[in-house]
Amino acid sequence: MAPGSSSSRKKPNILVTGTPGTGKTTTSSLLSDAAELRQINIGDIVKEKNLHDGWDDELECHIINEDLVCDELEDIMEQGGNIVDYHGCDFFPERWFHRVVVLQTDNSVLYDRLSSRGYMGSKLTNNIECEIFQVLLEEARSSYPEDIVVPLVSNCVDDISKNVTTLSDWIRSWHPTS
Ligand code: DAT
Repeated sequence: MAPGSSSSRKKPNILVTGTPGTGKTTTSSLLSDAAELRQINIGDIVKEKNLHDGWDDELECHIINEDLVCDELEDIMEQGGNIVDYHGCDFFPERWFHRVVVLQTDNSVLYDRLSSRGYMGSKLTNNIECEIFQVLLEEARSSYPEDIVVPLVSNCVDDISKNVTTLSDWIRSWHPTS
C-alpha cells in the first residue's frame, strides 16, 4: 500500500457532529483523552487561523470558509487519528472519515442547555428546530456511507460515558483495512 494512502493509517478519523449543545466538544475531549486521538474543534481553528469570511450578525457566528478549512486540515487528516468536532458535516471530503457520530439530545434538555449558554430569540429556536427536524442526521446520511453514520443519544452525563466507551471500543477494534 502506498505510504500516506488511507489504508496505511494507523488510527481512524472520527467526525462528531450534531446541533450546538448536544455535547460534541465535551464528548470529543473525553474521547480524545481515552483513545489518544487529536481533537480538532473546527469553530476554534476557524477563529484562531482566520478561516472565515467575517462575522454573520444575524446568526451571531463567523462565516466559515469551507475551502480554507479543508485545505488547512488535509495533511493532518491524511495521517489519521483525529476527532473532528463541528455542527456541520457536508463540506468535508467523504474519504476523511471512518466514523461519523451524530449526537442527539431531547428538545427540552437541549433548550435548557442552550438557554444557560445565553442563546435566545431566533438563535435558540433555530437550533431547537434543527434538532427537532434531525437536520444533522439527514446531512450526515446524505454525505457519508450509511454504515459509518452512527446516531448516539446525549441527554445526560451517563450517556457521555457510554458514548465514550462505545467509541473507544470501536477505535481499539478498528483496522486500517476495515
Ligand atoms: P457542543 O460542542 O455540541 O456545542 P458542549 O460539549 O459544548 O456541546 O456542551 C454544551 C453544554 O452542555 C456543556 O455545559 C456541557 C453540557 N453537556 C453536553 N452534553 C451533555 C450530556 N450528555 N449530559 C449533560 N450535560 C451535557
